[in-house]
Amino acid sequence: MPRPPKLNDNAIAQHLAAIPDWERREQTIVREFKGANFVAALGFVNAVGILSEVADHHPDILIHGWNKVRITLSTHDQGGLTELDFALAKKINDLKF
Ligand code: H2B
Repeated sequence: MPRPPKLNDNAIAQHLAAIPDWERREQTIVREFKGANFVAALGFVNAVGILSEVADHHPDILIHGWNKVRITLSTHDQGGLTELDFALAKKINDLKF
């Protein structure tokens, strides 16, 4: 399925205003999450994995510092941010981790 088009800076700023926990880093958006421990972080990563598979849209995921998870979203085949990234970011936020 074709990906939606790359968003311009204005559109990105508008989307970001709705998810203030996420920060733009060049052509990606990033959020750090912190769990109670490693197992909690791993469970969160699995939940994000299921959401990603359902959306057919996959973030970079890093578990670091034993209980923290960094999620980085971008649309690879557009070389930047699209609606898909913001839709998935909102779903990840809804996990309330
Ligand atoms: N995830 C992300 N983040 N960007 C993509 O361009 C992308 C993806 N493409 N997941 C998808 C898979 C594509 O390769 C499959 C074939 O739909």
